[in-house]
Amino acid sequence: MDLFNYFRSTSSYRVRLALALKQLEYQYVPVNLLKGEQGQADFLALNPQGRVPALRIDSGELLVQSPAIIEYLEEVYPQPALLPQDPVLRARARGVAALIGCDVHPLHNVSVLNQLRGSGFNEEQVNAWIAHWISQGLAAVEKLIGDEGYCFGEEPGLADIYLIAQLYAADRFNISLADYPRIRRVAALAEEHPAFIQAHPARQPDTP
Ligand SMILES: N[C@@H](CCC(=O)N[C@@H](CS)C(=O)NCC(=O)O)C(=O)O
Repeated sequence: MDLFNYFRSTSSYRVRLALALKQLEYQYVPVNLLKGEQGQADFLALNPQGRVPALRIDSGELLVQSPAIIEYLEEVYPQPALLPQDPVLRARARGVAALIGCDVHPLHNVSVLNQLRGSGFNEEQVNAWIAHWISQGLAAVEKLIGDEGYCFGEEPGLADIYLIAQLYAADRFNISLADYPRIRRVAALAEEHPAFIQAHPARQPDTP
């Protein structure tokens, strides 16, 4: 498999985490978002949306959108499972993933921030915008996850993938986690986990 991604892209990081947790091998294909490579013709021919991640599977077909890619991986490589067995816990895990993936991350994506800048926001206003949406999302996640272990159990899964990737963005934008002890607990566990260590943005082929 070939993973088109960028070291510090939140949604790329999610897919790297799913691949690492399932111990799947892949070729890392960097797409430099700061240089605008996502908008170049060769990449647009693969993914017309011009975004990462995209996963080319062994048949040569290209999959886009991190939730769809992670779901594909879960279906084709079911072990270790990323979702709990219990249907209620599964729904809770998917709920946290959707909260982050639909309601937080899209609001600080590169193209959204550039649109704000183009509409007259200065950098201070852009940073306040980012901090507002990330903090609001994390405050809700703090109340939705469990009191021990990872978000929903002893093993990391879908919700942890979304949360840990989002925390990298939170750190980049200097968002304090002081009010979120459960989230800090999950982050501390992930820091020691080989899959999370492997997939971290600090350790990728295109990391400066
Ligand atoms: N919903 C998509 C989001 C993909 C996305 O927004 N990717 C960002 C990087 S995290 C990107 O490629 N941005 C490039 C741009 O906005 O030009 C997913 O989960 O895969």
